[in-house]
Amino acid sequence: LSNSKSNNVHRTHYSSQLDKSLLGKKVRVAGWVEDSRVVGGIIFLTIRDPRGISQIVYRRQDTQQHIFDRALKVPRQSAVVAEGIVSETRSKDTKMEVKGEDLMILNEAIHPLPLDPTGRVSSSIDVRLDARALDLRSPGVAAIFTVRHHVAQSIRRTFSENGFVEVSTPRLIKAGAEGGATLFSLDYFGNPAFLAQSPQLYKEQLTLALDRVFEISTFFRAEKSATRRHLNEFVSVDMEAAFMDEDDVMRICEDIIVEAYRTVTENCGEQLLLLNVDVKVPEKPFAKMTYADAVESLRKSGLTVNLGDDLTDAMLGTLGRSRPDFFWLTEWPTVLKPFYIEVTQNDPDYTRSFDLMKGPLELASGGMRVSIKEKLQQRLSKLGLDLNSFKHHLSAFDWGMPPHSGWGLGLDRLVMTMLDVRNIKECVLYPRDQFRLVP
Ligand code: AMO
Repeated sequence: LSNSKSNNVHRTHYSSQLDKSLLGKKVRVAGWVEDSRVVGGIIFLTIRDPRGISQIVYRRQDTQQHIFDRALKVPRQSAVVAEGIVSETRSKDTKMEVKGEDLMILNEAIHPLPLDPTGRVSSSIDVRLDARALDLRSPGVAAIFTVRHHVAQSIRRTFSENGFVEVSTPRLIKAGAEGGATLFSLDYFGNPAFLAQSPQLYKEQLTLALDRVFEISTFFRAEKSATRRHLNEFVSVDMEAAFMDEDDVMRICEDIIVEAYRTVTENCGEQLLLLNVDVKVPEKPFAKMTYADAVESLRKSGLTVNLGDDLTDAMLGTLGRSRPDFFWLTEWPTVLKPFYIEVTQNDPDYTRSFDLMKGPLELASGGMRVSIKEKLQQRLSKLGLDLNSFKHHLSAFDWGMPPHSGWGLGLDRLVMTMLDVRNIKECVLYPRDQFRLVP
């Protein structure tokens, strides 16, 4: 304890580490005052740190007067370091208690606070997002992001084990890949530029040198959607692989998802308990349904839908209700898919594409890509897109572009569905929608 350079910065133990082996030892715990009760001449301070709570007990007759007064006055949620001797406790909430000898208030919390991070008083999502840093002190909120961390770690590990290289492609771009209307524009030294909607063109180009690539990164969509599953800034898990077809990359997607679920069930027991959610590892392979079969099934349910129509939320809801687990929707009509998706051999009106669904929620989409330059030019021209603005991308197709396939998976949505959270904003630290650009 005395070796520490600055007594008021470091903790010797996290709350969860205080056990019988430390009985009689001096320790220092650091965190935030969650509760403070005074009973007779005794102050009970509950201090929360990232691993739980500890109870520090200051007795008037055993504590220096100024320390006792400090403990009496410390506002809840202040950042503190408390020092004392580990002793037995009669409390049901902690294994041990600490007989307080010192208390350093490092930053007093100014009341009234915008929200109560103990969760005793609930707040609206907007109040919570306005004070997100404080909101995250609530264990149930922090739990979502601990799970998210494990999901991302697992995804990276699975890709690495399968020979994929992690890449970072530009966010500042000159032309979009997913359709022009949904780009945020900005001024780039006097010239127009955009924020990338996806790494699509770059990840495809990279297969000609790096073979298998993945990226986990933020992308932007300038759509004024007001749903529980759309944001203007979201994190996409993208992959692209040379010499693979749509079935190969669907299998990789299943591995990524199953491993992520497994990792969370193995590492996040405490968080899942706090969130009161039962996460079950899904079984591979996931069920498959073609778009044409989906249309047929919707018609049987009494909905009016024609081949070539996009599937509305109501239709996906109907499909998802009878299929609550993961399933693939494959072979979408060419008119509904971007120019870079390859068409089927039998019928150019349909594509070698897939969406991954979990019930009614779309989690990923991808497919086999067009890898022949002339075919790609034809597709671009048919959509009325300017070939010149794709000239850099197109030239890569003259340099030995391999056949390739890939997909993009929404990380925020994956966490949302895994934890059975209703609103995507709960799973994003600082969400961006049309009404929110702060904090
Ligand atoms: P797509 O546009 O379908 O495909 O996006 C892939 C996945 O990203 C997630 N997603 C979003 N999540 C939250 N808010 C949004 N506004 C949002 N938009 C998309 C979804 C979606 O399934 N380039 C292709 C992928 C590919 O073919 O490799 C693409 O971007 O979970």
